[in-house]
Amino acid sequence: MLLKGAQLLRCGLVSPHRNSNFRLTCRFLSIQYGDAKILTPAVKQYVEKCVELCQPERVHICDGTEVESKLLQGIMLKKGTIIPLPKYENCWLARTNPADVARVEGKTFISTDSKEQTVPVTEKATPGMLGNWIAEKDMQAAIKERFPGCMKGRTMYVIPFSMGPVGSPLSKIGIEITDSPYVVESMKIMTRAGNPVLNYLQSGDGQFVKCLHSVGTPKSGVQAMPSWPCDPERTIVLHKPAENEIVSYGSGYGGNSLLGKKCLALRIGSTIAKREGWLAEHMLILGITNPQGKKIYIAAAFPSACGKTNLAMMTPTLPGYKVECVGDDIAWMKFDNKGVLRAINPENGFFGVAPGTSRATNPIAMDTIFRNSVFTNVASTSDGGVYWEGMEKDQLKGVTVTDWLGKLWSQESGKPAAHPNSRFCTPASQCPIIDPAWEDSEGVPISAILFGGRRPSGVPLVYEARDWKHGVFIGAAMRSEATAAAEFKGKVIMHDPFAMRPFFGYNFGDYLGHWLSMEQRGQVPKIFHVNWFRKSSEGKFLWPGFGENSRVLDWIFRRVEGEQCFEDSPIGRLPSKNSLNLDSLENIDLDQLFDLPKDFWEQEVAAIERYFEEQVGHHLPGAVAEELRELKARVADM
Ligand code: GTP
Ligand code: SPV
Ligand code: MN
Repeated sequence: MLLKGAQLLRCGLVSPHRNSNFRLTCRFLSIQYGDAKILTPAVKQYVEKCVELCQPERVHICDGTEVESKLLQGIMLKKGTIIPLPKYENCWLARTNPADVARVEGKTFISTDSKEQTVPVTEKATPGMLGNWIAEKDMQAAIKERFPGCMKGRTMYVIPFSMGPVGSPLSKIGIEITDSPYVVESMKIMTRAGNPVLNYLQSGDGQFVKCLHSVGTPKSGVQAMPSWPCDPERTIVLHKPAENEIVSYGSGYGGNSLLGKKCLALRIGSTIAKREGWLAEHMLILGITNPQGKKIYIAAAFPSACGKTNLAMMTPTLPGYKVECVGDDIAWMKFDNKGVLRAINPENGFFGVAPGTSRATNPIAMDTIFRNSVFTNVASTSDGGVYWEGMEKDQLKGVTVTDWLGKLWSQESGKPAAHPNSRFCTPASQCPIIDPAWEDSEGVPISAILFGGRRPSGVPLVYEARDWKHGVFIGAAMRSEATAAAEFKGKVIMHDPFAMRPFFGYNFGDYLGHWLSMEQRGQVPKIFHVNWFRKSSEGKFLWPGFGENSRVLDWIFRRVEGEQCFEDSPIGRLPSKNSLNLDSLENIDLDQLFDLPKDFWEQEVAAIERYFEEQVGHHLPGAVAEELRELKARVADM
């Protein structure tokens, strides 16, 4: 409900014990929108603290309604933050500052009492690649250097949100404070946000994760691009697990600013999961039904921009198979009291990579994203539509294209029209194959876990772990080609254990120990490794991917059912001869797809060995070290 004129609540958040300093900064503060009365005392206190620090002009408490969305869209239109896309229904395009286009791993920190709680501390003085620790005093100094008065002249939005269905025992509540209406509208898609959450907080235990976000104000006070304020030079993303607290400054983009996603659901989430005995993972969840009508659920961890959304929404080419989507990025998994591992998708929308999405590769996404969606850094067409690399070229007939930077674009320019990390943000409920159980509060039972990445050479299409310990080792040893989802340049192969390198909330050695301990908690799923990205010597993908990946899921399904369709290899179990269904698929070079070159695997083992030694050191669990020794011995015998 919009409060106007006399209804404006001057200083509506002042409580009796405020100091005079607060009164001063708060004198002109009004609740411009929303109902302060339904905030719990703890939320009120948190909001007050943030008001005192950031000194916004006014406060808007988000109710999550359509009326509110219209209001914020109007504000963003006026500022040029978004433009409408009249070709579609209720769709918008945002162009960011070109300096603010992806997650900032190097500027992401976790604060714990000791460094070892956050990252492995090893004798090798190589830079740590498993997260960044920050001391409490340095975190406070970073906040003090950036936040005081950072929202001057702006509206502070208070977003109550739930990760997972509101009220589910597996869900967690967050309160995000932000000065970005783009963040509000995106959070309303990506999470369950608004009054139902506040009402639930009143009735439940009242616990919430504190999430403070500001797009920031550069020291000079001058915004290079007023339609997308940010402060790239001082961007920082901070987490304090002991306080369930997140503080993010300087970026409005994705995982840096939609704090429910990577910050809460993965970094803070993994620390809560460790404490409470469950798993918070960078995984899609899909349901797959075989031609006999039997259905299982699979979770899969691939690094950013390595195919989770595509697999989660795939259209199987194998006749008789059906895939349904539970989630495309994050899984929270917990054993139930019968020892079954159950997963929920804590999100409510998809923040998916746009380039490469087309009717040919992901028709389900194409049927999902052209209503009620926000696009970021894609190109626009003169008929009010969008365009990106990989989209069908017929989109371009008779229109001019404006690239993600706002410049007129031509195919001949040799430059991409859309930024490689451009994204769609769209409600999950619009997905035509959303799983009927996607909002079940007890979660769906997981029968298999897949790890995978972009491996242009040496790594076969699919292999299976011999047992749980071996599977945990495979997750720990994961490597993948860098993508545009983070700040890394070039196609270097990086270690990305469990696809979690940028998202661990605590020491990776302890994380491995936690994974190993799952075997004692219930029936653990089978673990597999997949690679859709192996290339021929001419640099062409050896595997068609996308819907054809159903052939690999079919083999995995049969392995889950206990079919003996495998043969052992030094690295794990491979499909036995003719067990991968390749019916009516031509020109597949199985020999190249499954080749295990001895020299490649010797180098791979050496790289893993070096990585464990330098990055994990004495934190590496003995069971994982043992798996590496065994792999090394098997590879030596190849
Ligand atoms: P995040 O949202 O960053 O976590 O990424 P994601 O893991 O969900 O990746 P996504 O499914 O969006 O895929 C990223 C890119 O990989 C897109 O350009 C896809 O077209 C491409 N891709 C996905 N699956 C396949 C595949 O099976 N084969 C090939 N060749 N490319 C694929
Ligand atoms: C990823 O990078 O894994 C994403 C996009 O899913 S972001 O939300 O920006 O982290
Ligand atoms: Mn992701």
